[in-house]
Amino acid sequence: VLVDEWQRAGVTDAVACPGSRSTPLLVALAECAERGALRLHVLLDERAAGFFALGLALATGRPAPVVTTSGTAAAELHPAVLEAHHANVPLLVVTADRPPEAHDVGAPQTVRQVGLYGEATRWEANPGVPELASAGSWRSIASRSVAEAAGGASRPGPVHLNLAFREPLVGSAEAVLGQAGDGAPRTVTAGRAEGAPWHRRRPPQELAAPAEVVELLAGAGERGLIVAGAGSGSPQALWGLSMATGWPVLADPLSGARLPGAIGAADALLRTAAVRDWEPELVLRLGRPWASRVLVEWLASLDCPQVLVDRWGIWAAPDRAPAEVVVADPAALCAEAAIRAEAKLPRPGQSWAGRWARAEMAAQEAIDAALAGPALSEPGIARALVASLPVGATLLASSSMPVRDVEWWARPREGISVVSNRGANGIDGVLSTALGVASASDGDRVVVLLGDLAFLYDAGALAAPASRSVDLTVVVVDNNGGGIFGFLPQATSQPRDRFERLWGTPHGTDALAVARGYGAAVRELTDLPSLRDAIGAASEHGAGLRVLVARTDRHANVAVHERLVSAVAEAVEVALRT
Ligand SMILES: Cc1ncc(C[n+]2csc(CCOP(=O)(O)OP(=O)(O)O)c2C)c(N)n1
Repeated sequence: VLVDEWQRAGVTDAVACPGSRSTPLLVALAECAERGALRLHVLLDERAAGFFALGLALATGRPAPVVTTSGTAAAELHPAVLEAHHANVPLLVVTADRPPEAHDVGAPQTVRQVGLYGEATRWEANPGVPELASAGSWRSIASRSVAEAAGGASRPGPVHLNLAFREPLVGSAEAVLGQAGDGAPRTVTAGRAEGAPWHRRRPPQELAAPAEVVELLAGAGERGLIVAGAGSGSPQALWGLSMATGWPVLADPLSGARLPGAIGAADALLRTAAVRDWEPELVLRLGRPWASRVLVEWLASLDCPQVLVDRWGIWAAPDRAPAEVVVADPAALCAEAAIRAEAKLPRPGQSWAGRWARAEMAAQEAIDAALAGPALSEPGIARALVASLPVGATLLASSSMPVRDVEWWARPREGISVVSNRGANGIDGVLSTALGVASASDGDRVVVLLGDLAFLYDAGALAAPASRSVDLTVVVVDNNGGGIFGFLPQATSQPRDRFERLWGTPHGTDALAVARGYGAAVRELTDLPSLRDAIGAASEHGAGLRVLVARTDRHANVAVHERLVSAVAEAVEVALRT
């Protein structure tokens, strides 16, 4: 009943981990998958399975139930639940449980699973052991579990179904339900006619933009600024507003709005005195904050109205600067403000936008020049990778330096989508998420860029049966430890040995050998052309799991960043003078 109702609710994929208590669910999922009615992905490790399901949801927008056995298996899902909660990704975690009589008496593999994920779930159901008396509620629970994960009363996120099963765990439904007589179970558990779902979720109509805010935006002058992060809504609407107002768009790659014309080098630009002093008269902030602390701090320092717009009313502004916090569909707000702004034409000249554009062009040229040549560097890898991805590709950028290097050094371009687990910024589950994204991307290329620690953390995901059939390119930036910590004050304030032991954490593990051990096709990248070549060649070599390892120097990396920042600053000073 559960699996049938999930399908009616639009579920196309499910994730399963081996275990005994979940047997009724595993059998139902397997039967469905064997009929070709569902894709079933089998993983060994529940932590990986949770992130894999998250990746499927990132790619499809739909929740994929992830089914585990009881005990610590259920706790392994917690990191993915937290990420899904903070990033508003639909996730349906289904933990098999022991029946009530097995609790608190030392029964094996029995832990308290009710409420396990605390306040991180949008909805949780504990319907108890399946019995005929409660059978009339099953379809509703199944249907609602998908609807709530997709954003029932509020926003998308995790839902927890904790399902207790009493033995026998195999057998016919009638036997499990007991002596119902007269085919009653079938009647009680029948679905709606013509495969309709039990519940149909009707999300609120488009959240209209408040008139005062539309007026505020439309009435502002030339020196407006649009800052777009992950979750900014439709790039077309955002760019429509930019066209109507002339306001520059500072776009994080995760916003989907970092198209040609966007200001991509904002982090480096705002490190230069000339740009830092510019004073916008209004800032429209859409989506989540960037990784760039420089941008966040600059926004905090501004003395102008800032409007934060979020579809779900999330106060995503660590600087607490926005005076206006607007719960609206960003696309609707941008579209309305664009119409109102156009009606007020003509606007003053475009010197503000022109200045930003000149600075951006100078920055991009300076970055090109500084990264010219074949040598591998972490910024160079991020820039070359983004530039060489084919149209339609998805790039998953790991937390730590990869997401920053892509945000800071990649040139704006069209045709790709960049995603990242930035809800809770973990470096766990990155490979698993990528495997999930890749499993749902029919034919389109998926590439994950991650550090060696993130790779080793989640390398076990590569042992999963689900990773055998996937088409995924993994680019490991192997700097033998945690490169990000070299940028933090502890790198210089702590004794060198202590810093290395606690933060640098060199491990000497051979990432290539690890990947090879899991059966991946491996290649060491020796220079930037070999990276471009490997990304290009991946399409020719057909489906499969490829792991490319680029060895870089963690200590030299800080200096590479400093050099790039100086190069941008010099070029921008010159460009703005002329
Ligand atoms: C699950 C989790 N544990 C620890 C951290 C803290 N942390 C942030 S970055 C980082 C180092 C990551 O190293 P690597 O993946 O090699 O990337 P690099 O810093 O070299 O770019 C760590 C341990 C985290 N974000 N998430």
